[in-house]
Amino acid sequence: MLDEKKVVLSGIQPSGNLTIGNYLGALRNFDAFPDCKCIYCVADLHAITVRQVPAELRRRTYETLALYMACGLDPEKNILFVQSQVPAHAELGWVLDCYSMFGELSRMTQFKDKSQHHADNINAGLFTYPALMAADILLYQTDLVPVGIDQKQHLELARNIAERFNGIYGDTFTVPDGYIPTTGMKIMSLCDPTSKMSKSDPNPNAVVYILDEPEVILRKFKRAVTDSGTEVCRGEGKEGIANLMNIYACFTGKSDDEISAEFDGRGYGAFKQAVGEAAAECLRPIREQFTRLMADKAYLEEVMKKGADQAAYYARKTMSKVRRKVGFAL
Ligand code: ATP
Ligand code: LTN
Repeated sequence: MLDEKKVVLSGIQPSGNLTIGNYLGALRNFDAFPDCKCIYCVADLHAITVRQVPAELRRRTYETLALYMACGLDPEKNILFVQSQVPAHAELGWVLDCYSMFGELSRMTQFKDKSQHHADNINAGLFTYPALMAADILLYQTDLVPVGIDQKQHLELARNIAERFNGIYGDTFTVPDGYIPTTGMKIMSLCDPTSKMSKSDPNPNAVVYILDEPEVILRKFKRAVTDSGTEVCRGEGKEGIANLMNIYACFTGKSDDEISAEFDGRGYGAFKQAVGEAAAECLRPIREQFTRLMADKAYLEEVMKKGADQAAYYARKTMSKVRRKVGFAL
């Protein structure tokens, strides 16, 4: 462990505009560990497993960093950095590729999903993606990884890789645990409430972006797919309403019973309006702070540079242990 404190690490790919799924499932919880050493990366190495437009990738890397800060992550208290600016990630990623089995990587559902969506570009990086994610985590002797439920399988794999490596070479890596929120762990698409809300969804109406304007947020929730009923409660065939209840619960802290009572006899229209208003109200200060931060690129670059230096310092400690254990010339 670094400096006695527990280590928290997570990352988000700059592969699109961040959604309320990213926010409620991950980003919002990044700020929940006041007594830990918190390390958050913008996972640009992961993003190139899908073809990116270079200028857009670079712009979104800055934007993702600015959003981390706009969501309350103070760069004086957290290590915020860009993954590709700390070469140890790629270095340990390669080493861990050699301790990840073809069979276990083949079972990853994200690989199967993405292979279907990008059938013309099923590259080796898409396949070994989870070994690089394991490297991100294990490089810092991480104890806790705040993520949405879709990353649970990758996290299990990171644990298995750590245990396998430790089993061969003796204690090298801390075996990490996930930190998965109960209510926001899987926000669903507003157009198809049986599939995950995803920043790379081509249909913008299915997704609420953290930076959407209030009118846009209200409109998207108004159009969200529900069912032919009128009661705001969970149940068979009510996935759309259940999703809106989750989102409302996350933004207001209300329980299911409170929500059902609040909208008793008022119908879906009033409920959707309230969900939109609650979301717009919580996201407003984030958008405003984001705009201020994006106006000062030099400051963002300073934060990136300092974060990369801090991260590299800790990464080096783990890498020198790994190099010794594996048998690389010292
Ligand atoms: P992509 O569509 O490019 O695969 P994504 O929107 O799934 O991206 P990631 O960068 O893969 O986002 O995920 C960043 C974090 O956000 C992860 O911790 C992930 O679990 C979480 N997350 C992503 N989508 C959701 C969602 N719909 N609900 C809850 N958490 C989510
Ligand atoms: N694979 C993650 C993003 C990610 C990540 C990480 C999450 C990259 N490196 C390290 C936690 C820890 C995803 O959400 N798709």
